[in-house]
Amino acid sequence: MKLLILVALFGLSVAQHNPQYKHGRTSIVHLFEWRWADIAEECERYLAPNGFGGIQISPPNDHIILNDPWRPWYQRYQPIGYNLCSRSGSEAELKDMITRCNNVGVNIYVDVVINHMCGAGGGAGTHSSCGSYFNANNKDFPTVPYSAWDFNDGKCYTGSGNIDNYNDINQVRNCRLVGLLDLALEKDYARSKVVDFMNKLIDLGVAGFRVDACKHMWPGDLQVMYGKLKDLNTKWFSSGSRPFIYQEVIDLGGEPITASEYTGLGRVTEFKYGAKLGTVFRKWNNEKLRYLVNWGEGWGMMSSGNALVFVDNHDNQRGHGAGGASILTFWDPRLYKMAVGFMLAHPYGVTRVMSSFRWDRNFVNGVDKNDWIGPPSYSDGSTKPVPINPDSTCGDGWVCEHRWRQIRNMVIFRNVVEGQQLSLWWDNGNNQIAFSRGDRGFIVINNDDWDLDETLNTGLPNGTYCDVISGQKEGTSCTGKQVTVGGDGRAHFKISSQEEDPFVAIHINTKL
Ligand code: QV4
Ligand code: CA
Repeated sequence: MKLLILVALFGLSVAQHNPQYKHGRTSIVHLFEWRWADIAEECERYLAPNGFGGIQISPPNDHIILNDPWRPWYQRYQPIGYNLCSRSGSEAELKDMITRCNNVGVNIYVDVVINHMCGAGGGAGTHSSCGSYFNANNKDFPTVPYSAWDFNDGKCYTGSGNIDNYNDINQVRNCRLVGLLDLALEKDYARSKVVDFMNKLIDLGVAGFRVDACKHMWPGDLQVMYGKLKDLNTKWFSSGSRPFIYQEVIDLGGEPITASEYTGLGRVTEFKYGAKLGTVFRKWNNEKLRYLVNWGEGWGMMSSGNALVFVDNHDNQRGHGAGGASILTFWDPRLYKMAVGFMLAHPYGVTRVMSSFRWDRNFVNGVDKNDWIGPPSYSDGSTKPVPINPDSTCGDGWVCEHRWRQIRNMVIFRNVVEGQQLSLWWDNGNNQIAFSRGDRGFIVINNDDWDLDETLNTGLPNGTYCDVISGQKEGTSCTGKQVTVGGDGRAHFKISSQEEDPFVAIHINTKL
């Protein structure tokens, strides 16, 4: 009996690690702050045709509206209730988007903010995205409803009521994260409100959740709530499919709360990944690409089956959260494309690609004073649509990294090599590396200041292949470099250190 229960629990938790991708797809894109109407279009016109597996969407529920600073992106991390009207659109638009994306095989993962409500200084009134009344002063959120009973203040013993010391586990979980009213999730009532919210999203057809601020919630509380989630909607998922759960825990080492407390419940964001990869590609601290030979667990990261990985996220691309200066973003496009290319070629973890908006940075003593700026918006604060240019890039300040040829083609590469071992590692002892994924794909990267000129064993069948970084296969021709693989699997590569993108990737579907 005990054994049976153990088996059942184990099965359940492993299931929550599964992204439930459709059609053998393998990557998530975070369409940060996109409107639901634009996401629906993007699923049909771009993400499905290019093999993206799913989308992380910004929080869809009722959130505070802030004037000072003006409509910052982070107002969506201050919930007012669980009704589904947000800066990205109405419940009807959300529902239409989830349906249309599912219909073309693209999953939706919802960023859920369940640790807290708005900031204690959020005031009283109807300044919320649904226009609902609330009063942060007496912790009254009538649409849920939550009242003062549902918050943690009685269990927080810091003078400020805020988290002052990350070495004190009780503070981190029972006090307010930057002044945000902290929910008492050990109570059945609060738990049931969160579970109802998440189950409603499951009914609408979402495939899972990015759970915000998990370090600040007790794993035991999360376990109970996850256990009450429904199976996924059988309109799109096979019966018995569990929601995919990936939990935001920033664990760079050095704190008493670790990611490993959460990996039994679902996947966890591996923040060491982007921090260390940025250091390697920037060649800081004498790091070299050749050290990536044992990338993943060998670098002190959690096991691959527990990890959700990314080069940058919406916080650390603008100095929030953690990771530090090494983080690569679209602001450093050359290194960024190489690092994202490496991530998508490498088998470790479930991969998430960032898709950002541009903002006017304003550095004062190394700190960006404009880190709050929200998405491209009209003067009334409403978010602008994402216009698509004739060359397939995005306009109006939307960066759309996921549409950059090099990144999009590596998303496809990852699908093609799925399930294949990393093999045939080669390096020059410095910053030139190459590896294959079984006999289905091969990547070569030159991050040295001199040319790469090598004949390497690719593991691929003989033939001529089209490089998906400098171009791609179109019909029967190739718009980029061509690579000829001989009967012995070997091919000659020449990558100048001066090239716009000093890396080459070929896979079995780019054979000419
Ligand atoms: C301010 C003061 C407080 C004061 C409070 C009084 O700083 O000391 O007590 O006023 O009311 C915003 C402001 C912040 C303000 C707070 C409350 O930036 O200055 O406090 O609102 O009004 C995002 C932003 C935060 C933002 C928050 C809520 O990053 O700046 O706070 O949204 O709008 C840790 C966590 C990790 C977290 C990371 C950023 O362990 O979980 O910090 N990451 C997630 C999200 C992130 C989000 C939150 C958590 C909170 O990815 O985007 O924070 O939901 O590492
Ligand atoms: Ca908490």
